[in-house]
Amino acid sequence: MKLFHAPLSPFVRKVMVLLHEAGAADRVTLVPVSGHPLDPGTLPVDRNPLGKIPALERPDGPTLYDSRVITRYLDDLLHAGLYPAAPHLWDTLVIEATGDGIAEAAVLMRYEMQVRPEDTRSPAWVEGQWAKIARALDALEERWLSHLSGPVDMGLVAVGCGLGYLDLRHAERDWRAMHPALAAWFAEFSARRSMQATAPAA
Ligand SMILES: N[C@@H](CCC(=O)N[C@@H](CS)C(=O)NCC(=O)O)C(=O)O
Repeated sequence: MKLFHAPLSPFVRKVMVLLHEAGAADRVTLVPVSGHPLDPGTLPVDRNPLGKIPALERPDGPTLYDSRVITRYLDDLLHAGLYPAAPHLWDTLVIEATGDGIAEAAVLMRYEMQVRPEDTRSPAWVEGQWAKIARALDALEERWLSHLSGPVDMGLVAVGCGLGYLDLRHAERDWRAMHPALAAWFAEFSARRSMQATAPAA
């Protein structure tokens, strides 16, 4: 299998963490690509019309894209056990969506601040994205810590990758200041071998 990959992408990292958790990192060949909405560069637009990564080329069907589709596929293929059975699954999926939402808003902030031409940037729009992240962090701190403290699943992985991306790109926002319990959870989760092996280096 070929994984279209960029080392700093939080969505690619989710896939890589799953592979490490399953002891199957050697099952994929990484294809380095780069680009953004204003210049798709080497992003695999012929495989994913949305021009986003991760995308996974597989032997038995069309290329898969969207990290959540890829992680469901690999979890099934590798019997990784990172999606529990219902009804526990619904909590896992909403936590996964929350972690992904943090990453998505954080990536959009980055594009707005770095990729958009300077005279068209909107600070208010950036703050609107940060407000989504702040509410998501509050929800994790107030509602989901007991789940996060349980067995590893893709909810935990997505939150870990989302928080890792905040540290990488938006460290000055100091998300830990208002979320001490989540920060303590993240410190422990970050020590997992799968997280260490996939940590982004700026
Ligand atoms: N919902 C997608 C989001 C993927 C995504 O936004 N990836 C970014 C890299 S972090 C990307 O490919 N951006 C290029 C673009 O938007 O043109 C997923 O979960 O895979």
